[in-house]
Amino acid sequence: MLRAMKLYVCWGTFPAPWRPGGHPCRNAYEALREAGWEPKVKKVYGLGPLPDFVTPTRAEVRELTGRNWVPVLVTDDGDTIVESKRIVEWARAHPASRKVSRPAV
Ligand SMILES: N[C@@H](CCC(=O)N[C@@H](CS)C(=O)NCC(=O)O)C(=O)O
Repeated sequence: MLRAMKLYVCWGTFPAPWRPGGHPCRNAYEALREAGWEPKVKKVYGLGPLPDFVTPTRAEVRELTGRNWVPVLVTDDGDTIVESKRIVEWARAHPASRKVSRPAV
């Protein structure tokens, strides 16, 4: 089954130059784009330390990972990857162009 890649982010993929290492959600998103992917971006809003009942928009993230943190990638193969650095590594190791697409019949 063909699935769409999904990237869960906080409030967006904007730059955060004040943050050492940059904005993790943006880093993950940019790495995927550079690798040729067009992930569906899902903003979960809220804030990690808030109690779960205040952040219902993060319920999917909690179900997938057991925690509130983003970014979280669900690949088109259905694998879940947490931590922006691991998402960046995954993107570099899996360029979209290398994905073999079946010819139309
Ligand atoms: N070490 C994590 C840090 C991720 C991180 O700081 N994420 C921010 C959003 S960009 C976050 O979730 N902050 C708390 C929150 O919004 O829940 C990573 O690199 O993925």
